Amino acid sequence: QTRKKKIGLIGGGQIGGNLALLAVQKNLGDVVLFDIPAAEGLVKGKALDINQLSAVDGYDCRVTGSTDWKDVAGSDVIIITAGVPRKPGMSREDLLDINLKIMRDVAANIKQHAPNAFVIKVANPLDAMVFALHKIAELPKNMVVGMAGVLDTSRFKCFVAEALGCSIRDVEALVLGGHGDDMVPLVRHSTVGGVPLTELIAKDKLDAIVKRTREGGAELVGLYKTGSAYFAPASSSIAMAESFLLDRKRVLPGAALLEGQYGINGYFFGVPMQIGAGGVEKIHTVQLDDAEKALLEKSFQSVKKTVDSVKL
Ligand code: A3D
Repeated sequence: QTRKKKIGLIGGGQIGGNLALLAVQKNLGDVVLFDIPAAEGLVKGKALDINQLSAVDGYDCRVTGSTDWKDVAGSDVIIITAGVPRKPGMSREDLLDINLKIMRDVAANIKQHAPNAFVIKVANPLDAMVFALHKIAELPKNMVVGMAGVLDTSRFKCFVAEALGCSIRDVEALVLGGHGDDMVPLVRHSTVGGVPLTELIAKDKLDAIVKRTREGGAELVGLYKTGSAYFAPASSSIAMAESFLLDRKRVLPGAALLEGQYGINGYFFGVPMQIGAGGVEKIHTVQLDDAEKALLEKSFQSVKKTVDSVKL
């Protein structure tokens, strides 16, 4: 008999609460929803609320709200949302100093309490934070990823499905690069039911979809005003966690440590990767034309600038 899996959620805010709910609804394992002592009531309340919903819907996994890292120990998967979200007018890079401080604390505790977990980083600025997390927590490169590509890709797919009035299930697309305004939606490689997207949507409309995808995070910050997106980021992170826990070997885009792929060495950057029981099991390289290479290089230079400003 296999033991139930354990999922440690570091940060019990907007994304954290939704992660807990999704993990239970998908029966992925027991959840520890962790936050700082000031937020003890928040995580204990969310845990109690979700456990009461389990009674109605018959889910077997339990949520525990905690402010003690000992409760996180032994987690199979950890998803980190601890950090501050953007407010209107802020860039993700504006969060660097404050979120880096929080991340140092979290990384040191992961190193101490859950060094064997598959760790998914969500707090922004994503590519720099996952880079620093990998270094500070000393995690193996296959066991640490940043979640961004699944979200950016699903935003792109959502806008394509809306434009065509078709089922989103048949939209296949990929967004490469950093989680910033110069991310690279790969229009040429995207299809709808196997038909190239470029044959279905006119160029000016496609350009508008690419722009809206790149600015997808800011659009939601503008609407919410007090924070950033949380439903779709939670679902996207759970897709990565589920692929690891169930060894599904899904190929999902996300920030992985590159060692020469795409001409990049020693940085985390958004690429398609296979996630299974071994964590990041493969990184796939997409053949790009010169224009796409130039866009990816621009995105990489933005990521590199932020990463290089991080003092470890
Ligand atoms: P929010 O609802 O504020 O929750 C963050 C939680 O982190 C709060 O409950 C804090 O108390 C908690 N926290 C702060 N410090 C610590 C600590 N040291 N240990 C444990 N918990 C702590 O924010 P949110 O859930 O909306 O967003 C969380 C992060 O995700 C932000 O940095 C966002 O920018 C980021 N985000 C990333 C994406 C990506 O696609 C990468 C999308 C959306 C949001």
